Amino acid sequence: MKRMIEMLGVLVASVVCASAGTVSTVSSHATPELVSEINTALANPVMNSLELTNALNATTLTMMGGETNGSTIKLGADNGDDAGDRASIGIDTSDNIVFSTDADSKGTYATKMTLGKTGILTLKGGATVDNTTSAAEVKITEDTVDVVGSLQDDDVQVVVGNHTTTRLALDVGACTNGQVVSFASWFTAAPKVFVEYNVAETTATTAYAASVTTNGFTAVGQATKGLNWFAIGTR
Ligand SMILES: [Ca+2]
Repeated sequence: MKRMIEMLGVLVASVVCASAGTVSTVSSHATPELVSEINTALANPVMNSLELTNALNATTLTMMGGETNGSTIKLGADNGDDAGDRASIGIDTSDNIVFSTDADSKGTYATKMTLGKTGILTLKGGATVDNTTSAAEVKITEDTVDVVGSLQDDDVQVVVGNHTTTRLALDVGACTNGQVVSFASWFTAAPKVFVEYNVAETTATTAYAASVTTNGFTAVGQATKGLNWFAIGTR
């Protein structure tokens, strides 16, 4: 028996030596401490919450995939037992951030949205939203962009066309009789300007735009009635 105990001791010692390396420590208090050997997996821990708190400094949770590998955070809801209960956020080996769900097939994560490393957003069907070329312009790339509702803004301008150099620009606004209206420098030639009263007109006095240039026009109508205008021309 003594010999067996001695042999067992040697065996345990050799296992410890074989796995020994730099020791990392995870601790929330001075004691007790959770001590883990590097490369040791903590499999299936059961916990209700995991919180990183530091009253003095910022906190960081880091996941770093190895060479030619990504990192993924998986999320689940509603017991994870139906298609769509699971989602994931990850970074792939091309350094893009990928948002996936298993809505199409239970347990199979499929990409729903990708945020490229340069900031271009690609949606499930392939449409892209790009604000990286110009800080003043966002490009939505898709065969058809269907807006449900209305595009509305006090300074709305719509540019239509796919010609490489000439596109039609639309500018709108409100004005009054005699007002000198300025466009927002959107026209390369004097546009066509249409003016109408914004209330019912009974005196048949025509409202129109005078002195139209690439930069603006002078509104003509009745002094007491407001006017609406829109202009269309080449950009
Ligand atoms: Ca469920």
